[in-house]
Amino acid sequence: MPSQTSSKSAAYFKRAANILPGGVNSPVRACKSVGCEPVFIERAAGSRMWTVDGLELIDYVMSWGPMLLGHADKGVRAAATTALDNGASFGAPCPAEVELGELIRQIMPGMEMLRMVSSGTEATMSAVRLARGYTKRDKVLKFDGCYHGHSDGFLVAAGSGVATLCIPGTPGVPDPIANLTLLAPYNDLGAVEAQFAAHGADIACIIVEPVAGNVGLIPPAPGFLEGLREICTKNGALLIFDEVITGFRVALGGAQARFGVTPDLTTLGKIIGGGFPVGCYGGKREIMEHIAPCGPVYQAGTLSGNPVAMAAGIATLKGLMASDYAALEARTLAFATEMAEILRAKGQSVTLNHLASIFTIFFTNVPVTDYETAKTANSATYGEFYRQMRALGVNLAPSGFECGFTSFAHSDADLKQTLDAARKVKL
Ligand code: KE4
Repeated sequence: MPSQTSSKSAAYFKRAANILPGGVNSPVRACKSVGCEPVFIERAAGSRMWTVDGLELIDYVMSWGPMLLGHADKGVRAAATTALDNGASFGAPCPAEVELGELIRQIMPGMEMLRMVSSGTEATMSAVRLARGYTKRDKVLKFDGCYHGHSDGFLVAAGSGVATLCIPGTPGVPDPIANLTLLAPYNDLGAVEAQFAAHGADIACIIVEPVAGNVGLIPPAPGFLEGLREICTKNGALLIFDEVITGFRVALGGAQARFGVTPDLTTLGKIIGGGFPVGCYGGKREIMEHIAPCGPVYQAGTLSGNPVAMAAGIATLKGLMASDYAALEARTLAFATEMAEILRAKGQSVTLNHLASIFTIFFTNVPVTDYETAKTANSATYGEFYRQMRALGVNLAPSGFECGFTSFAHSDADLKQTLDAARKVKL
């Protein structure tokens, strides 16, 4: 394998750094926290990717979650290609956006009405604007370490790339806006109750990742989601489930199906585009009818409901409706459990968090239940693990504050090859 400095990836990264801030179009891809340069990907198929230097990688980032069927899924490719043959964008209604919307509602009945957008950030920022317009309140409660995209108010104590890069505060976000965001530790209903005791009449909504995925994976404690539901109902605030990661992944119907808690609004992204730029927000019809042109809360987008992305989303959801979630969950748990044991046998402290087809290896000896405990993980060890695994042909998330994702394309041979690589790592 070419050395890092002489490789085509290194040459691309040098060029990229001259045109793109940090050489990337999204910060976490820069691999800064894991102490190396990113590799540039030429192509991907199934569970694997190939770099511009010909390095083959078993992929556990899967584009940060969207590729649950695997990269370059045959059905998704066919649907997107056919749609593209008929034009890339109309800026006018098209049948596919109705079909995808109806399919989402069929799978997630709590989304009685919905609006397509082009990213998860657009979905969450629009849902919060709607919650503010509907309740006529301004404050929003989010959880330390949760990440809901890069809209101003969400960058307070955010996870994902903000946590990865240890960005303090919210440069560029005016204090009056940042101050409208209230915080509580994840899984801490007492702290949420305290915020409502102090600000209840001003809180428009709680926005929560029903399974936290941007501080690594943190499942909800028993009763946490049910408690948020009760608190919102009692105080007249809306409950927003940010299911950009969990939607169609932790169960076909998402976290709301898996945990039996129905939010007022749900935000989606990632999987519903099958790799194309799509987001969506939706929920109770009575609330959604406040969105223009029905109601006064404005939100718009040139490429919203894009026919190619809609076609890819329809093909993706239809593929998932025919997939065996229970089997993938069992295989992922067995794989992640063995990975943790391999690392413990090397003398490492490891906490494994797993749910469905998502896992995170935390190099710490404490249970990881919130942002504070996630921060006890040894990031230097994770960086060493990441670098050695990539050299051994395994692509893990380039941050300890992200998740590992399997897919329906990951074979038993892929998982075994990955565990064999982990056995070779020296920590
Ligand atoms: P996008 O705007 O990146 O499509 O979605 C924002 C978003 C919203 N909500 C949740 C729960 C999310 O996880 C995300 C985006 N996730 C990150 C990685 N965990 C995207 C990767 C990146 O920023 O490059």
